[in-house]
Amino acid sequence: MKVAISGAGGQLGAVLRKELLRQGLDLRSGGHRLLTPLIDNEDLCAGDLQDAQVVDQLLNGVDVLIHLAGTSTEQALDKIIHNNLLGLVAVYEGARRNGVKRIVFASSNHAIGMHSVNTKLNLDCDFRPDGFYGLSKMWGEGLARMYWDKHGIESVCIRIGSCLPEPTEFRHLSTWLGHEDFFQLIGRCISTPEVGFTVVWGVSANTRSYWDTSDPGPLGYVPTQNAEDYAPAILAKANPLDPIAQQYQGGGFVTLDFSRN
Ligand code: 15L
Repeated sequence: MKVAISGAGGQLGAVLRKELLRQGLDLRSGGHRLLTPLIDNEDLCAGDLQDAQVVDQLLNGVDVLIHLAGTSTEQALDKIIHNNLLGLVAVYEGARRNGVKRIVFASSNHAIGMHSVNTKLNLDCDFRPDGFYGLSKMWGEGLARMYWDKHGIESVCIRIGSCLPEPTEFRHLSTWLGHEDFFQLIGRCISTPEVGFTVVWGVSANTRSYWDTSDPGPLGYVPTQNAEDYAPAILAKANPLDPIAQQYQGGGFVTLDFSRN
């Protein structure tokens, strides 16, 4: 089993690359710029994923791609279209060319960020993106669905919450994805024999979670970390979000360019 990570130089990519190497996986790590090897003869590649040759270098001989590359915050629309819409098509087309069986797509809670913090969501909830970034993740989930239906390329779309070593603010009591749970979830995305098209919440077992993880689903994902363990320290501090951001699951992304009365 050969696994590749795109965006291995990013915040999540760096953490995951280190862990998968520690586990001894046969891993190829791709970044925009060439990464410094962490082990002898590490399999590395670099370049812009809009370039088909770069995509082929990343995906040649690969069974599963963990696709973390792309824009991960709210940005100008043209940048999001380039990196998250066109970039994702380039990757899925590369998967077709190279016979990649499965893509694990880093979707985001911002695809559903306009839901109220008072609503507990199931995976079949409406998309309610909180900006162009969230909209690009909704589009990405649609693209993943299409490539399974039309081309038989499997996908797991992980709607990632706040993947951090520790929760640090009030919203994270609901959205935190601890690294141990993140590694467990990625392990299941790689090793589950058949996933077809699957969507999963990328969140820990937080007491105050916005998202229902009671069904382990096809991956058998049962998170074990809980942000509530950090609640005393977090509740002793002021909530950094403005009053509107506090009402929506997407938090601070919601109030960027918000003009509703
Ligand atoms: C995301 O999708 C972002 O990539 C990350 O930077 C965080 O903002 C996270 O969501 C979150 O909602 O906390």
